[in-house]
Amino acid sequence: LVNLTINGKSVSVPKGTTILEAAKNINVKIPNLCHLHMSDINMVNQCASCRVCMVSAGRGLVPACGTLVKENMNVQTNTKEALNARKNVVELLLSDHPQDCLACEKNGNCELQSIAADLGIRKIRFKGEQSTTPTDNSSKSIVKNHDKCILCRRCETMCNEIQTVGVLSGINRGFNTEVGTFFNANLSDTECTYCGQCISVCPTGALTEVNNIPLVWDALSQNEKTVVVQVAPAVRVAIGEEFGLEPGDISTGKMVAALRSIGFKHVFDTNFAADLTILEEASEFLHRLKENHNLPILTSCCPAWINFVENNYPQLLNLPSSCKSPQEMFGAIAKNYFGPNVMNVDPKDMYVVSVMPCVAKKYECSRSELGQGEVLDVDVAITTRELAKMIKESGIDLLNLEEECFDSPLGESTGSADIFGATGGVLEAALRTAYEWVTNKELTDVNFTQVRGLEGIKEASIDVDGTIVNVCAVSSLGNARKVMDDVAKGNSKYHIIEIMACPGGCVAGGGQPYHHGDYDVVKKRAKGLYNIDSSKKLRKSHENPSIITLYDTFLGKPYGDSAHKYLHTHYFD
Ligand code: HC1
Ligand code: SF4
Repeated sequence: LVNLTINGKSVSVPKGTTILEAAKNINVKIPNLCHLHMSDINMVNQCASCRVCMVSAGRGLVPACGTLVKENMNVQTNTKEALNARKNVVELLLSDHPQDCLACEKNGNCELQSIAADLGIRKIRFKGEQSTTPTDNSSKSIVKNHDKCILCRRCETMCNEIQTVGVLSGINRGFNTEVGTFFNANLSDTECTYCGQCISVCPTGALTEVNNIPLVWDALSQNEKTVVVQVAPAVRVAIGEEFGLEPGDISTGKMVAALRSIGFKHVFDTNFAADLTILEEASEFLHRLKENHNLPILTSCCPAWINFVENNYPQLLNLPSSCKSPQEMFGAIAKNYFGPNVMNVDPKDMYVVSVMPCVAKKYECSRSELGQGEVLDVDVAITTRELAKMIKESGIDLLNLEEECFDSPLGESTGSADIFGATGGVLEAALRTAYEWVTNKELTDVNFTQVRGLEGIKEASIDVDGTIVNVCAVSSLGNARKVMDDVAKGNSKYHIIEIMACPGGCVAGGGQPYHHGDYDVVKKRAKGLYNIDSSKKLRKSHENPSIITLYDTFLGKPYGDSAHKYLHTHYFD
């Protein structure tokens, strides 16, 4: 151990600890900006580029995030020199930063803005040259605005080390340095998966989602359209954070009331389609298992993962389930069943809005194969954050709304659907159904706890009436790459693999309220989903009465012809 003092307090920490980490151990907060350590997902961004965390140690100032502790070191975090240095650094960062905080997407959530406020900066003494790199609006999902980038490199670490996609890296030199793409290509011309994890870690407004709010207001104002909305599982345990609730608090009823108040004609649940996905995917799995063909089956609900597998494993595109994601299955059923058969509305006169924790869902719903001819299944996706903005814009007092229920029949769901939003949840839901279908016995304990939790690769072997089924749940694209490399080499023992691009699953999606690097937030959201599951009377997708009726009256049998027409898709290398 190394012994030192920080602000007069003694502390002993292992060799190799930084001053910043040592200070954290004794609850001394040192302001910092570029540094980001999320131990739950093994991400450390330690480039010491911003110099906000300057402290006095020994003979001078050092950056706390990049300086290792030494025996008998005497660290003072709040000397006049340290405070001045921090202010200078933040003023320099602001000197070439657009000063449009009031109109910035990130207003109220920007870490640069809050550090400037904490440091009491009232005047920016320096006037720097502004970047002339144009904003990249090329994709359906992500906006990259170099003007607002402070070169903290968090996005680069996320994209390269955690997601192993490698789209973002430092290019050019000196003042012209930017975090850019290969040959400065537009994001839409790169292998970006649109996972949005770079947005989740960006401290400023340099990376944000494409704002689809105006499209939704526009649709709501058109009388000739029947505008329906669906809400993804992970949204209900996170949206409350934007209104002061704790992460994981369940806001379903108030959120439904808010959506009605905004003007949606029918407020439905993606969960309904998550149950539907399980019936299709479990049927597909049992079909492949029987034929011992195209195994392991890979889940297909995460659009960033689908982009990743299409780009990186084109030789294995026989393995992802052909099931569309629940977002898309919902749109297909809303437009082709609910519209014409229940409401007497033509599919082209329906407008389906999705509220998703994800920015890749914006891209997914634009894929031309996901629809019937010209009519796409889903018209537009907004994020949890965008819904919160719409609620605020409308002046709706979310916390004081009376709780309301989803509309029927596309609003009914079982507990299996809720857990889709946490890593391992789709797998667990599929096992609940597949087990009962194979064995014809009741599954009395539906909790497959082996596949729960934040671990990036979780595995289990399940005895299904004498057949051992090996399953694996993976989150983050870096972990997906590890597992898929084994599959590609023929070394994988798994029969089913669930893959979600975001570390932790959709609860940590790139469109969720910002967690600012605190993964306890993500754990609490997942716990919220498991609480909803355990409080529901029906917890197996095949017991959803509205799904049973949908097959009886419209789809026929799972994995049958109609199901293929509306609920299945194909992939592109
Ligand atoms: Fe997800 Fe899914 S769980 S992908 O994470 O399969 O986005 O929540 O909506 O489609 O249901 C996201 C969440 C979501 C789909 C479902
Ligand atoms: Fe990389 Fe994902 Fe960001 Fe694309 S969205 S640049 S893949 S982190």
